[in-house]
Amino acid sequence: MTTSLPPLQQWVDEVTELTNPDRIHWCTGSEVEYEQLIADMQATGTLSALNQDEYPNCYLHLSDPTDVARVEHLTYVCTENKEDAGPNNNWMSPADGHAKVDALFDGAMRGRTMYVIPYCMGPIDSPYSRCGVEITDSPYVVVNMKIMTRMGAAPLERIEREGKFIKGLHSTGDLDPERRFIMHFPDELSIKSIGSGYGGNALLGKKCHALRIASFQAREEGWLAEHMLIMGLESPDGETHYIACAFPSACGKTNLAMLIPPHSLPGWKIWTLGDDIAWLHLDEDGRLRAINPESGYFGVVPGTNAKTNPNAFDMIRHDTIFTNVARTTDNEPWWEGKKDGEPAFDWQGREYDPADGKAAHPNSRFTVAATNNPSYSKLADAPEGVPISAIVFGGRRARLAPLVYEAKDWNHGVLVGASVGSETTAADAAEVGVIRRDPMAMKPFCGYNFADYWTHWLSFPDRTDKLPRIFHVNWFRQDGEGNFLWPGFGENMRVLCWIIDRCENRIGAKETPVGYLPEDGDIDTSELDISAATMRELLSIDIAHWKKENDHFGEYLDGFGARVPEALRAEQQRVAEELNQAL
Ligand code: OXD
Ligand code: MN
Repeated sequence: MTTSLPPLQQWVDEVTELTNPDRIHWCTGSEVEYEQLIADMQATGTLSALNQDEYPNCYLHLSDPTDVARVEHLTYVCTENKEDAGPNNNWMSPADGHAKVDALFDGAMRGRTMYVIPYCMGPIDSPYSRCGVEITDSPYVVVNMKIMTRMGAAPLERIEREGKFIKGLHSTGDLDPERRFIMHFPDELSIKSIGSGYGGNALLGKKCHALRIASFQAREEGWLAEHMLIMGLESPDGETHYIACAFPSACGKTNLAMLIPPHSLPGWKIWTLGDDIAWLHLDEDGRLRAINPESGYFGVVPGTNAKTNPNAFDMIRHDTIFTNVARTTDNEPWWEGKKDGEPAFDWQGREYDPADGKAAHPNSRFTVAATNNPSYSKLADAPEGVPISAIVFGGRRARLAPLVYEAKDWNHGVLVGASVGSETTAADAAEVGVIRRDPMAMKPFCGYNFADYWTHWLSFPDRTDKLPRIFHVNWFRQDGEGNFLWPGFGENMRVLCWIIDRCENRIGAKETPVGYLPEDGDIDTSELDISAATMRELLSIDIAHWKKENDHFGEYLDGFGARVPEALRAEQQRVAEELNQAL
């Protein structure tokens, strides 16, 4: 196979010349191709079959132990002007960026097959979708892209028709962390990634295209590319509201996106559209509509069990690629928090010895088609997407943020989103309780200067008066002894019901300097073992603590200098004044 599109053919020829592969394979996206690649990888030891009776069509890949996560310090945005990348990104000039990685790509595919993967982010016939082509020397990337994107012949046909595509060049190189770079060239709509086979660094449709490059395009074209799950909440009388939620990585987006409502809320159903990325566009009526550009989940495995995420636990029982989990003696996948079985071999393939650390890598992953999810929403494939009633931000805050609150208006909501942060835990930092600022949960993913990004968010009320309401949730509030106050997981549905009631103007709220909070008793706690005092604590705000937080955020904004939009400063100062008055 080749292509009728000259610029694509020319680029493939240039890459062939540079990287020197032994063979070129244009991916069709067929099942036969997938099965052949799975068989080839088993033959070379890249993949091994798991227990096929218990886990049909499930396979295990073990990464190089130095290549198990995204590498933010090796991820660059290459723009002519450093200010355009902003303090939120590592920067290199495009000339330096190309020179640095092209030297590493030189001959990198010798002895290997080069795969050309045409893909479409979003429903194949949606005007909101965007296509790309990833060239890679990793068959593991190809099979993962088959699950995570619409890939192969149909996207190639769309690319040839439209003549437009994002160029993504990837090679695992020699997996040496010293020769690992993830480079983005937003002005050229291209990506070059070398030295890593890990999902976020290597499946270029995901973070590189659908967030970093897409966020840049979205600003130019007037839409938003966000690190958000999308879910539908169907009420007992059959009305469905869609919400989009942005939480930093590892704050439970996948669990929330497919939660099962508690028995005490009979008749409610959840429909999952996406667990990681949302592309949001204003439609002709001025409503914000969302599509999920992905078609699968690349989720964290540890902690997944029948209680925390029953839908995910079911969906990864078949047709799943596991990466860096442990195995039992029966060759079943095993991970910490599975609550079933014992590990026999760890994520490095060694006989399990607790002295070597965890059996499954804490960032071990499942790759699975969205259609495997029992709560899959067919509208995930709808070209027009779904209308969004609420945008929900969240972070991991032990003390500060209440269980839920609502922003006063869109501009205040932009401040709420921009101030998203999570406190570091003992597991990931020497200093516990430090705030890691993660505006809109996009710190690792915004492809341009955050100050310009906030300006873009603030431009939406000029274009429509039908914007969704904005909320903030915190599932992680703790008492003085460090115990979580809120049960989380399926019970989070109770908070989502309050959010829907607010969107429908069915319920009042308490006005405070930080936003609107639920009145006592307005969050349904029936059949939940939680005292009225605990609920009050969960919904309390400490004005002095908020004042410190607001000041801290003001200092953070200073780091972005004169580009910070005036309206965001004004919001921060307005809240500061209200807090001062309340003190
Ligand atoms: C992430 C992910 O790191 O989704 O955010 O993998
Ligand atoms: Mn993510």
